[in-house]
Amino acid sequence: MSNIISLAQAADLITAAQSIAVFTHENPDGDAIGSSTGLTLLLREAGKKCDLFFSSEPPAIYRPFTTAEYSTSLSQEELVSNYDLVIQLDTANTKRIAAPHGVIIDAELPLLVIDHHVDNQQYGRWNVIKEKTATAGIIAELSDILAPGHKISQQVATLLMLGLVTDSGCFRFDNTNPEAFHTAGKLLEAGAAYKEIIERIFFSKPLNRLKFESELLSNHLELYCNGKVALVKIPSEIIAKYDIIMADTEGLIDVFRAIDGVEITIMMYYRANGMLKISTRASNPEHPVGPIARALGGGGHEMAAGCLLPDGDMDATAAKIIDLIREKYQL
Ligand SMILES: [Mn+2]
Repeated sequence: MSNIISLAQAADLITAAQSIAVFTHENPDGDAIGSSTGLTLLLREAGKKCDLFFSSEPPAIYRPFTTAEYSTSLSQEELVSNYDLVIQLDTANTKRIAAPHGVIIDAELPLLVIDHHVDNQQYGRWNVIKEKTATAGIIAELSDILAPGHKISQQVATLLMLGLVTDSGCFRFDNTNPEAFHTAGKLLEAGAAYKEIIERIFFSKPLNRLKFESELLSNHLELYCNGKVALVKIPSEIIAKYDIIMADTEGLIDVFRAIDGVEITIMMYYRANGMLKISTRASNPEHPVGPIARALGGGGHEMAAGCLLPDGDMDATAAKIIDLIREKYQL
């Protein structure tokens, strides 16, 4: 049973809570790190006891932004007895929840889900689902409700800006809207370190990453449907050759998405644990990738979606995706 509540009701739950635990999704991206770390600091600044948990150390690229103390270990007993509110951020379904090993997060707990994915499965005891550019944008709005008129701190502003900037691809993706700019403006006024975010996440890449991209473009890019579909199957050897940590490759798929004429981009690779990771992007709203990802058992947004297959074969899955696209969109 889903239980949708308003952000104001969520604010009441937070206000009433004595001790709060915050979680986000696996393979955390800028919005996961920004919204979870931002909310944690925001609540600590307001005098709340609030603890932040990741399942493992966050990706190196985001380490400069993990400015709130966090932990990667926790037991179910500790979670149940130490916290009267559990907040899960930016996570559309239970499969994507990243909690320390052995911890199960579900509606048995006083679980508040806050997310901007329209396909969120509303698995919390309470669910706030708002279609915004980033979950960080919802946290910015929450901050206004929790403390009307209170100016957000510089540190929190930077974290929420990180979420907004990364989930919108520097305000280039389809989810960029007036509200995103409005929120960004308010965060800038609060002193968000915008330049540092842009410099670290978008303008700076290690040389090995650039060589990796170059090799993928030269040898592993396949084009289908008259150049409208770009498919990149990344061999594990290439990942190893360039010493790439895939969790640190924010925006890699956009390299291929930028190719003139490409409307759908698909990138695939095997995670270290053998799972097949598939990321998809659409640049034409008439040919969204959300339905494609869902057909494979994944999800996400309409223009940016993905899935993780426990024992997927890369070649066979790629062929299936191309067939799906041809069938669905007559490309
Ligand atoms: Mn997000």
